[in-house]
Amino acid sequence: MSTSEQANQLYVPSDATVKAAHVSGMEAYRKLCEEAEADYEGYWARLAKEFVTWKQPFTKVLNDSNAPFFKWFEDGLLNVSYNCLDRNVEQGRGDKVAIIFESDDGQVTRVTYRELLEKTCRMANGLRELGVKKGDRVVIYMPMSVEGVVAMQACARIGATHSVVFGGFSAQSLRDRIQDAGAVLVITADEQMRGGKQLPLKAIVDEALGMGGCDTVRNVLVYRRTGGNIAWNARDVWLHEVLAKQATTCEPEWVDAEHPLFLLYTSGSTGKPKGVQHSSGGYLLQAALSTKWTFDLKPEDVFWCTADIGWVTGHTYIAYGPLANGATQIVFEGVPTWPDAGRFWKMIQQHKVTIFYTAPTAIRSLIKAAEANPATHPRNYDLSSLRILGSVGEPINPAAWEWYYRNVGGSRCPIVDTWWQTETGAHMITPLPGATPLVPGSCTLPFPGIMAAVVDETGADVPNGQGGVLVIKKPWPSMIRTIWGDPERFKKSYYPADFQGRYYLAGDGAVRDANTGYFTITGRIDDVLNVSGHRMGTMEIESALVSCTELVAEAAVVGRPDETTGEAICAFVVLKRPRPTGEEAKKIADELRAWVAKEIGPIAKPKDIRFGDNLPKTRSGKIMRRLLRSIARGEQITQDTSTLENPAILEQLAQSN
Ligand code: 6R9
Repeated sequence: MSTSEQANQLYVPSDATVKAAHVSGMEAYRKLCEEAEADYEGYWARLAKEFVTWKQPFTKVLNDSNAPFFKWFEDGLLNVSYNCLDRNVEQGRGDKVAIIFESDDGQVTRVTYRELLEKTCRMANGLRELGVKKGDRVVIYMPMSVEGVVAMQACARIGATHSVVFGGFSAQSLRDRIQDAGAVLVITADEQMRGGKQLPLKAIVDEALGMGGCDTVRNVLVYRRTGGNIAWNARDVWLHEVLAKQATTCEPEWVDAEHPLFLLYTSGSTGKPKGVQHSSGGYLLQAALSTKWTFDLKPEDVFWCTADIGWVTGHTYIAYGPLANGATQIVFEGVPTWPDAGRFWKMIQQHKVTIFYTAPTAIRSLIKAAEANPATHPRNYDLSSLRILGSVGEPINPAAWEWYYRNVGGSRCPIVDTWWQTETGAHMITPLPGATPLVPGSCTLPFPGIMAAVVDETGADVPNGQGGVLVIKKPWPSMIRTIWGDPERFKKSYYPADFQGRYYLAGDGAVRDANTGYFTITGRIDDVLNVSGHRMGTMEIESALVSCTELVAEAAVVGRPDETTGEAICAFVVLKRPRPTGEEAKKIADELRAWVAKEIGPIAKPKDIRFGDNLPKTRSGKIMRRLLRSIARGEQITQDTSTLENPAILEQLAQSN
């Protein structure tokens, strides 16, 4: 979108919204930014005292003596689960509903703060009985459930570091994560329910552990969700049997602020996923703070973040942020399109949801569904309870933004387009609903205290209106601390020598509007794809394809734009047999998709698979991915192909769709 178009499309918050907001008006926003500019550590220290209850107060704020391994509030002692649960009960919110759980088949369960605390204590005691200690890693491979959130909180309570693995990942991916984390325990369920179907979980854990290399795992703790048939091993323990014996109180383990609360694996530009390590104190501060300010959260709100707890959004904006604020939130087991694509709207109506936070890919698929079946259009539902809408995970295109604004928000609710990452722990660039005028497609301005900037390859600021790479100039409390077991990779990936190690490199490109200074994210600058808001490394998918050694000789993976999923995965494959065509090509493509689903998970299945006798390569043998990108998009190749060894291959690949 051009600058002038952007400037013409400002959506200004209503006077009433501004007046009632925690951050009330642009003046208040600027004041906070100025406070942070003037005294960076003082600003964060003030908020850390306001938002976190410390067992022992911190005296140091930021320690940058071993940059980029920054420490925040390092001599402070706290417990994250105490802050999310006990504190609410002590402050008189024991009978307030913490979680409204809706199952796949529409059954609703309400859990109060007191009950959630008791459940967490019982689970924490159970973990201790199984020998789990402070600093141990626990892998959680669970469906969306109260028990999933309780498992995370219970780990936090005893100082164990959790690593949640999304229930859609394959046995191979699960095994790699268990092994890398050195987990002592895996918490799972017999099965999960999605869209009316029973899908295995425990069987996948069995398969993962059966692959070997997970000797650290002593037990598998199994939550009975469906009662489906599962195999039983000596190491397996039923969750309900362990819980039956446990007390409903449990003394929290007080940990220092830097104690690792969780690892969360995410894709980078090389094959191996990285275990992003987060802290306790700094993370909790920004989880709590951003939930309150970005969503302008009030005690009477009903908050709903539709993410899965397997992603960072489900960590910060389900498991921690809303609970740290004593909010009432929805936890949803199912999928947006079942029993029909009106499910989200029906749930908003039924539970009187006031704040709704979802991903552009979900919106785009629901737009399509509403066009195909008008009965699922949001206009058929009473969505008048909604106050604030949010978007996360990928750029939201202006057309989807407008639809969301009009049809879901009734042209009354601000949309907070929140840019952030697994590594940042919390929102970094986002509108604040009672302050920031909105522009469709722009995540607008940095959260107060976040020093975001657009720079060139040398680290110099680029003028507004010109594209560059997105960096964060100062460390912030909820930032990644390291990559588990690989500090060198942490340094190389995020604090590269190009910027003399000074700035955090986000891996996204961005441009700031010439008039407003608003940020627009232009997409990843590395080999990471964003498909339906899920991050995937092209190298990861390539490794999965070539590991099918019977069939595949070589593979290259690129992204191309897709109307619904944002980006789609396109694989170019050279087989060990003659290039297939027609029905045979289709059959092999399906086999390869199934293979990738098995190696990584169904979310990594390539949409397009094209077969060639070879791939376009330079004379030195490097695959020319930029040419493959053009072919995947169906573009004419206008780039320079003079370094190409085998130009004829371009024609063949272009025809092979
Ligand atoms: C929270 C989350 C991070 C990557 C990030 C960027 C993309 C996320 C965005 C956005 C444009 C937004 N991204 N939010 N792009 N506008 N509002 O999604 O974390 O899974 O680690 O992905 O997602 O490319 O670098 P994660």
